Amino acid sequence: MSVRLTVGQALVRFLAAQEVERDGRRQRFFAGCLGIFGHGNVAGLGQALKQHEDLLPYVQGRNEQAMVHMAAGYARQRNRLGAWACTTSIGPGATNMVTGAAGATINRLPVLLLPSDTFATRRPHPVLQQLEVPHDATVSVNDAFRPVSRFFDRVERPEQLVPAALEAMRVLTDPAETGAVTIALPEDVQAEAVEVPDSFLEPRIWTIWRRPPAADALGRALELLREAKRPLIVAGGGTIYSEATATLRELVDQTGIPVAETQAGRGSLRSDHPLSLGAVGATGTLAANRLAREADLVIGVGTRWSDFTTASKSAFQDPGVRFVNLNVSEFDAAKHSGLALTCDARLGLESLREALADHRAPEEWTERARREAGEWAEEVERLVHAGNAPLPSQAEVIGAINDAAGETGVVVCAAGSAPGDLHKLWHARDPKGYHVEYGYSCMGYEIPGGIGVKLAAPEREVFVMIGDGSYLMLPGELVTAVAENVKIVVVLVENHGYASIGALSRSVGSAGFGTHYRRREEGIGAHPGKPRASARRQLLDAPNGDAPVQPADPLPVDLAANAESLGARVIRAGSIDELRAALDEAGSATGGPVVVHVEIDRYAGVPSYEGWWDVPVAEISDDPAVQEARRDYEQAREAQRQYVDTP
Ligand SMILES: Cc1ncc(C[n+]2csc(CCOP(=O)(O)OP(=O)(O)O)c2C)c(N)n1
Ligand SMILES: [Mg+2]
Repeated sequence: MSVRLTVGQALVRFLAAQEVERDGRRQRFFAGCLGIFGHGNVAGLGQALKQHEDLLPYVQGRNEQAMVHMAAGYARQRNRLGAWACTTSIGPGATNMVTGAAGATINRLPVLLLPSDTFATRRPHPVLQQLEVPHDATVSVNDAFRPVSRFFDRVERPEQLVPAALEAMRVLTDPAETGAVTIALPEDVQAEAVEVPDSFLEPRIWTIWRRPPAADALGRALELLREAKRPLIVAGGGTIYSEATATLRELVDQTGIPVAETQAGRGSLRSDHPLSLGAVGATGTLAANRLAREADLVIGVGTRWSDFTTASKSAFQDPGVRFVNLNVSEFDAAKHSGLALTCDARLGLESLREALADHRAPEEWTERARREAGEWAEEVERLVHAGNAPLPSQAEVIGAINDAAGETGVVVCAAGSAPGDLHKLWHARDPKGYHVEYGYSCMGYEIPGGIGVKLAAPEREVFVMIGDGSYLMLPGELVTAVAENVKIVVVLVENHGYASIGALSRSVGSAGFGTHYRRREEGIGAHPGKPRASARRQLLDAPNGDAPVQPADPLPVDLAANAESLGARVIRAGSIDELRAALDEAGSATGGPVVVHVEIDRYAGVPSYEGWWDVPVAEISDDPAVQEARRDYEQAREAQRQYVDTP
């Protein structure tokens, strides 16, 4: 039997009927559809969404990039077992999603993107917002989605909807392949009729089977583990997505192997576990980085080994260090010439735990880890209660949010100096309480990402930590939070500009060039066409060699007032005590978003704890500061390893 519907109607009904199942637990896959309408989708998909709002809830976004961040935040909080579709018009509405798509794919999070496309018939071409490529009539702006999508299709005939939709679901629900999936929908095709089989519209269950490790690979991994003198686990996001954290803790308790965590893996082991070393790598803790340096066997669990995790391949210094990688994705499992245990993280860890019932890591190593972890916990206490004056430090703000979040609150962040500080300082109590998007580290993710988290976990309090720079990128979704009654607490951290990049710039000898929000008397608009004599002075954060100072003339910009004007409730906190009180007040508030505005000391940063990040310094410059930075850089680079040797 079949039924005649428009392509838009068939797609909406198909999406509403998709379910996922893991470990016998079944749930609906699509929570709904986010969208912004234009001529490309208002009549096709728009009509279908209106007709079927009871089947697939529709949420209006304010910026298409932000819609994808919302969807990604949701998917991450749901351990990739839930998703949103995003519909846009053609042209700018569609390409606005490209950045969000890249973020979702890099973070391996399922999002379904439905950008509209120009007419398949090409009858009225060129239409408003159409890119014309004289030598290739098949190109549209949507081809920009290809490199950032894990699956791409363009439904140019109505019949293509069925295979496109099924392929999309296969990729979205496969933990090894998932990411952004794009189905470009020409505006005419969306509204055209198609005959689809009834079964296409019926509930369909996508079972996520847990893949066990291959027996011989497991055997080799066990040999390596038994021989290891200084084993270290590095837990990545896959540990959390596969719900392997309880198994991880059992393995650690049984074997005494310490655990360090990547950004996405933060919270895999509670911070107060005696063998939790916390963050590793460029933004790592002293405890994790010291043990990483000496480890002879590193067991990566669900990590893609980004440069922040490996301190740009300088973190693991033992000459004979080898890697065992537990990962659902072959691609990640093979990294660092590691022994690939291509498997589900939980099954892999369970297999190791069962086989290692009689095995413990050398006690000396375990004891060393306990001691370092204890000392690090003291350092965290010192930083989060520093009493910086007159303005508080970011570390103190993190401490206050951490206390307000309690056992179940979630902190959401993405870019700036906060992710590194959070990675080091956050006291993780729950695997779903730490949500820092550091795969793409996309400024602007924070507010929409936080909305997605709240939609996925309405029972949790969501604290979005956002810098002034990131805030300015995508504040508009506050309006969505107001419109949809989504209660998030946004902690807006004002430090007058791009403090993180300012510090990075100073470290490469460039004095914070172009990173400060400060009024420029010689601004580009003051004397059009004339070169600026004092431009150099105006653009610097702090002249090389000078101690940086708080800005004497910050811009007359009031971001708290901006948030208020978007409909958010705003609390201005002038000190850490006021911030703590504000977070209490915000916590008990109901309804839409609450923004807590706090100014911090731009220069009271958290130092690096033997971490390093490869950021190339100019090889040629007259500036002694740059020359010195280049010398330091060349020296630091000597610690870089290639990890070519196989286990
Ligand atoms: C979309 C985007 N553009 C540029 C960057 C590079 N970048 C990383 S952090 C940063 C500054 C962030 O400023 P703010 O949010 O105020 O945080 P702060 O550095 O002051 O802590 C920039 C420009 C980025 N990560 N994302
Ligand atoms: Mg800032």
